[in-house]
Amino acid sequence: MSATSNATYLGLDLSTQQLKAVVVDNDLAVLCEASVQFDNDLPEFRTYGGVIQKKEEPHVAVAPTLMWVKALEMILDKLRVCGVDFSKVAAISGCAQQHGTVYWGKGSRNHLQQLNPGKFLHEQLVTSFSVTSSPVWMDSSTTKECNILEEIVGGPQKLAEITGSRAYERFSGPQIAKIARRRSEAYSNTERISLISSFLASLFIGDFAPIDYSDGSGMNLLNIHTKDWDDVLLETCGPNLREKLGKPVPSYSDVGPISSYFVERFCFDESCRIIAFTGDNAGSLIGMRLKEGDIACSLGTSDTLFLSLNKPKTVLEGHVFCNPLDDKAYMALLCFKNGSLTRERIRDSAAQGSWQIFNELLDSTPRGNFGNLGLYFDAQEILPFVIGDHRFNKANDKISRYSSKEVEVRALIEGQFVAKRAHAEDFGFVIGPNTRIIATGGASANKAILQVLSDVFNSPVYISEMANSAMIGAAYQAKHALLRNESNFDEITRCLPEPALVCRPYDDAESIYKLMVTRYRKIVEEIKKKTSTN
Ligand code: ADP
Ligand code: XUL
Repeated sequence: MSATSNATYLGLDLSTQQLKAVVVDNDLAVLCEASVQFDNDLPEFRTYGGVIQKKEEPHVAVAPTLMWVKALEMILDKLRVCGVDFSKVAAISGCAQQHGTVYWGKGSRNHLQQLNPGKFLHEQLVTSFSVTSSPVWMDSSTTKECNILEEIVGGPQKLAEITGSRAYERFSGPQIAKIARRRSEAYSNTERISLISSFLASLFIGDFAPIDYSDGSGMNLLNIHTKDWDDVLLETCGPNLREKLGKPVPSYSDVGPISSYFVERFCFDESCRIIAFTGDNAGSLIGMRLKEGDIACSLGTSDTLFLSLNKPKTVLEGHVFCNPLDDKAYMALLCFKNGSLTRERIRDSAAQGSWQIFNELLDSTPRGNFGNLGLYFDAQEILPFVIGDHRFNKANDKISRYSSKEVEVRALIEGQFVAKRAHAEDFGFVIGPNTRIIATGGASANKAILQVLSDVFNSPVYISEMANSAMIGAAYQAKHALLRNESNFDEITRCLPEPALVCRPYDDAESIYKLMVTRYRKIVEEIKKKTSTN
């Protein structure tokens, strides 16, 4: 099926907690959606929130690679049951949680090229991975490798100049370096290293799929200006790494036809093309169709803020990635690890596990929360590099708990958004009278939470028709990449509705939250000082 008016497009998002898929028609209208929840639908892998973290190694976070393979088979079955005619799919693209790495063992390319359509994928790939648990973005166990990487190029500033980010524990370069150093045998038995995005694309083409520039920017290995791997960084992370990574490609690249495995097993047409898969934040940027001045706020497992950039800039906190739609452009990203799972913890302890009660509590407290300010980091946070619960009262005394559930709930939500605004300002995001915040991700369904976002940023908040912007972005990218010689992205997506306004800030919001942002900065400095002297 080529790009005719009957054509459909398939988009996937392999996120932290689930695999999601959507099929859209030629006008980009949604025909069918499906999801596979890792914890509930694949309980045999024993993940919690899609990952495995052990008490004795709290900084290590992995996910079983084979679980993702099984999830792909399940989701295609779900789509088929929902009535999707795979023979009409003209192109497939996808995205995935960023930074995680997949280690294909020696001989695995052969396995991929000779998949037997009579058998399950996971049966055939069970021995294909030299490292069976993939490190994921929640891992923060590579501080040592980060220090080495920064030192080798002359410091964090220099690394940020080359790769768009100083060294971050979850980035793929430090993660690969850890495996090369601590599990050298597994490393040398590795034929290819994929990002989670290119791993999923590899399953579809039945061969190793290339890493795209945008997701490749989250590795601390790619020179974001030349769009090639940096040899010094490669050599520092592991032997023969250039060969193991393959050549990176533009994010809109056609990486090949669908494998005959899917043609025979699921009745895809053999002309169906696979478009490079990318990172979930890049996928969201595509799905949200941001305009100049817009700031995207994704409230998923991680919370992220991002926007398009015409030119790269060098920052020590936050990231600059290649833009997935335009090779000359970039995107800025700030990532906060303690997003939805921390909100769920406080919902469970303060609101009996109900979002409705959580929202009632949130709405029953005033903006500014009587001077209380709380910061809650269940896992080692990225921005700021802090862990634990930190509750402060009006007098700025650190206290162990708040007197009411209402105050606790508001402290959490205000603290999360005040932190976002402080770090966004530090990065240089312009938050002005024309700013629109476009919200996405699971928690963007929650209007009470979005009202606090609107107040803290003193800007109106909008939502797109689809809360799963990464998944839908992948479907848009599939069509865009297939037709890009005939029409540009704006022309292809012009048929879609504009984001809808959900909240406006209250008049007193700016005076309250400007002060709170200043107070947040001081508190974080104090916490960091105390942790470094303990
Ligand atoms: P990811 O893509 O990272 O897997 P999603 O963007 O799908 O995550 O978001 C999943 C999260 O959305 C869940 O962990 C849940 O806490 C959150 N969520 C869903 N509904 C609500 C709601 N009404 N209010 C707040 N959070 C919600
Ligand atoms: C971005 C990041 C997370 C993951 C998971 O740098 O680490 O947002 O992409 O969604």
